[in-house]
Amino acid sequence: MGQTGTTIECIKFADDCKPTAMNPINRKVLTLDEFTIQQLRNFPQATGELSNLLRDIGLAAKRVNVEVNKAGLVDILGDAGSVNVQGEDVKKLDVFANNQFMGVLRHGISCAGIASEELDDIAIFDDEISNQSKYICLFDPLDGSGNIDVNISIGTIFSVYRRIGTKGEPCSREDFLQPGIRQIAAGYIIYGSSTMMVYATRRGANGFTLDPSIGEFTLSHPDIKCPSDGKIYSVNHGNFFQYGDGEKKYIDTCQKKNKRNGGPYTQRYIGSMVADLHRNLIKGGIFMYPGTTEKPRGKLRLLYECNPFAFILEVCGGRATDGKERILDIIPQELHERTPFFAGSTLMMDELEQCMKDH
Ligand code: P6P
Repeated sequence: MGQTGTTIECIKFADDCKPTAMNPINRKVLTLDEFTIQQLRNFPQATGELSNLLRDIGLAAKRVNVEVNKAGLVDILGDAGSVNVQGEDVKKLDVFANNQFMGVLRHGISCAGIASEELDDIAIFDDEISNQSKYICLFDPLDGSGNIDVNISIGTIFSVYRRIGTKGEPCSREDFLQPGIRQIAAGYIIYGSSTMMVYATRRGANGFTLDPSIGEFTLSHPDIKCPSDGKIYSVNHGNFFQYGDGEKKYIDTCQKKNKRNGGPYTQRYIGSMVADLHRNLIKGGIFMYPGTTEKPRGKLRLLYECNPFAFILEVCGGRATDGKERILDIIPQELHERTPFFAGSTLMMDELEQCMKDH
């Protein structure tokens, strides 16, 4: 079972360094760039590469946001004709999003290569500047893209690691197959009623909402914490009879009076991982994508869906397991491997783990 109590200990801010939405530079709010530069000023030993990387991701996200917002208006919907490594029809927006993130990072100074749900294998940038970069990134460039046509929130998920290969050499597959605990940063962009970028490092997690009037992500959710308890559970009930007895027992518990916090819980599941997990992160709750009899490893990808969210949840005080062990401790074997995924508020995760232990 998941090592209860094991979670990432955030490095504490000195009081005058704690991020706040109110910015001392007589401005209303900090933009993403100002925030990352403020972080740089607070930690002089930093090289600025991570700040550059996050700014690059923010830029690509703004370009993707424009297309997502008009997806219903132009013929950008519909299948691009190709089929991705997952065997799913690729929609044009998936391809566009992948190219935006890969493009800004390839031409930036902070990333040596990427892995992506949309790429069969890793993309090694292999040029003199990129080979000097400290970091590599993994992306699900547009998760939940099946929801594009019906205007449901979708998202980008990203994960950042320090390379373990030799600086100056091209990155390699081993750089991408590190356990999630070695992530330097992880985050997501949710293209919803507003567009928001959330990213976590070991210094905490912060949310930035896109202000269209200035075209900048602005700090709107400083120092995000996941409530230790909640009343929202998110799971695809359609697979109920394919779940294990422990999962069935827990789902049954969610629908009954609960001496701990009243219960029954509310079921919320829109089939878009970024939207479901963002809601549960902010409000408290639990998200489950268990293995089934048909798909024992479940559907979600370890490297670029589960690891980033597990990192974010743990930084925010939550937990994430595969039902047996901590997601961040899993040693990946291949780029696109799947894992059962349970993540959310610690008290709800405790309940789930007890049900799975008992059954
Ligand atoms: P199901 C979207 O396709 C996705 O990868 C995640 O965003 C989402 O949580 C999950 O699949 C939904 O899968 O099988 O419940 O439709």
